[in-house]
Amino acid sequence: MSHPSVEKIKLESRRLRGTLAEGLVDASTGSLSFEDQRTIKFHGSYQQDDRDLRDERRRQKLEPAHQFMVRIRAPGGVFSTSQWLALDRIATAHGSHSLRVTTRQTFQLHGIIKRELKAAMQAIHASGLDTISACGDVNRNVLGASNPLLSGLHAQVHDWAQRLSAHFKPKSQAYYEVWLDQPPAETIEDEPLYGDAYLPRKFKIAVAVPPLNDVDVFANDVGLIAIVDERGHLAGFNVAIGGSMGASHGIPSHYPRVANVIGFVTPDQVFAICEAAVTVQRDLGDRVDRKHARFKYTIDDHGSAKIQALMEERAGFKLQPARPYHFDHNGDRFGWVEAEASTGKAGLWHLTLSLPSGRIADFPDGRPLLTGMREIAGIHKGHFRMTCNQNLIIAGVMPEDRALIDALVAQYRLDRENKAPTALARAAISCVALPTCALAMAESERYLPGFLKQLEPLLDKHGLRETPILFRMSGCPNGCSRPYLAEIALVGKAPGRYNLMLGGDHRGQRMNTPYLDNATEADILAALDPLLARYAAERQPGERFGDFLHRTGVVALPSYPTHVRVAPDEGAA
Ligand code: SRM
Ligand code: SF4
Repeated sequence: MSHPSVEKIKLESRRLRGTLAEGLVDASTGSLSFEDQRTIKFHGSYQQDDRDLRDERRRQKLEPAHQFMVRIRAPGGVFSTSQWLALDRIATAHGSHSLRVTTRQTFQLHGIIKRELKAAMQAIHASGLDTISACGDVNRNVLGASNPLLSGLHAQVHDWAQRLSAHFKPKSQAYYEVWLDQPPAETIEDEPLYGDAYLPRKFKIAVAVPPLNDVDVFANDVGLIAIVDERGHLAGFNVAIGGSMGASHGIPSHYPRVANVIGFVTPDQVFAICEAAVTVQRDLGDRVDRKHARFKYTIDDHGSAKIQALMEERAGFKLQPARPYHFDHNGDRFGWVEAEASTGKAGLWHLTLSLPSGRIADFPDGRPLLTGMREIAGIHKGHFRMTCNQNLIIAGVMPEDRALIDALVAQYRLDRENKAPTALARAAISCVALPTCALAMAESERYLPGFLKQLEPLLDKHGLRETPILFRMSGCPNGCSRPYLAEIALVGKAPGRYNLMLGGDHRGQRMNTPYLDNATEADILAALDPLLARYAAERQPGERFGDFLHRTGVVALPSYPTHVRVAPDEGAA
């Protein structure tokens, strides 16, 4: 049976209502219709099935073990303690007893079956959160630099993620009708920004505050880089367009790309320029081939100059030349940090904990992370912030409360990753992959600890235990852990097989290069051993692994069919 296209489904969905209300109460199946499975994404949920159980259920002639993943909209990644406790309760009552911090600084809950989904969504709403547009062909969760206590500028800029997220929320009331029993709208809403068919594809915006690129700003369709004036106040933002990681094995025309910086806007111009980017993509983006539908392809097909001219025309002003900026790194700083005086919050502390691929669960090996965080949320007087590297900040801690937090962190082994034996392991991230991700070709989250254990002796042998090297793993080429920006990356190809990518930088500005294809763990370790040995012996002071590989000619820039493989530094477009 041939299915309707996603474009047709969107157009006929009556502004994202589809037949969700009916499908949710159909007790004859744990699944939704094909069409509703597309529509529900706009409500922040994916229908999945437990892939570990697929074969067995097929043998037993049962339908797959259908379940739903729910993703929270949390611009800037901020959660109150009561929201934390609510999400914990929802995951425990309706889901898989775990919370998963994502690479876009929010939470996913997994394993919610259809008949529990509405109750879960209602509980999420009751906690003051929602899941609107967390997935689907719309603007997604807007990223904001995680740590507002780092500088006054962080605090000023943080607000922007929330404002942009609110601005780009669809006008459809479908969410409130389907999940919260709001009476049906008498007339169907206008979507002045998105139009009848919404966007051709997902759209992502991030706001970065140099020198820290913890949001990986160049992996976004629109990246905003905060620029300060001489008094340290926000002068505006450099605008970067066309970043996105998605690729396909064996299809050269489907490639990852870093965003290119096209100019500077003042704060009062931000909404207009972002709207212009969104509507240009809405009107020019490919609505036939979804693999070719992201903004990056629109830019590369039409040319960056034409897209910029169109954006300027729609925004009603010309971009100013990009201003100088510099990123130091794109990772998180673990441990306790005191708020900078310029934030006006001096005296408050925050603690960054490294999480295992962002997973917060009571692990059977004696790490009760979910219980531990519940205890902390019960006594903590500040709030929590998620990072785009799948980590967690216990934020706004009074000095006198630090000891209690430390004691709970130690008691529940929440600091195990902070104490990981190598710097590489502490900062490593991996996507979810199996068993829930329908697109996974290989393990990722479940394989990361095992791989790191194998890598540890090599790092040890070459004296690189404490040398930061950016490592990322994905279970398929879609790149949810942004692997193409890592110094070392594994990209899943088949069970137990990965492409080894080398030579990204530690600032999220340079794409890495394919090094080994379809490799086993043994192949990968054998390839890394001599490279790490050379790096240990020949590196220049302070030189990072990815930079070393380029300087010594081990890798060159990748040959993707785009000129944008390195994001500009210092504002040099
Ligand atoms: Fe992703 C699809 C998980 C961040 C690129 N991503 C998926 C799906 C929904 C699989 C699916 O379509 O059936 C995965 C659900 C797995 C599961 O079981 O939970 C999934 N993506 C994730 C998360 C949870 C990874 C993680 O381990 O943290 C991240 C959730 C982010 C969020 O909270 O919104 C996640 N995904 C990303 C990122 C990173 C980012 O945005 O900074 C990327 C690369 C940037 C980009 O958009 O290009 C990313 N995900 C994709 C793609 C490729 C898109 C493309 O244009 O080619 C897909 C596949 C698709 O859309 O067809 C995808
Ligand atoms: Fe799934 Fe692939 Fe994304 Fe990993 S990178 S979560 S395997 S879509």
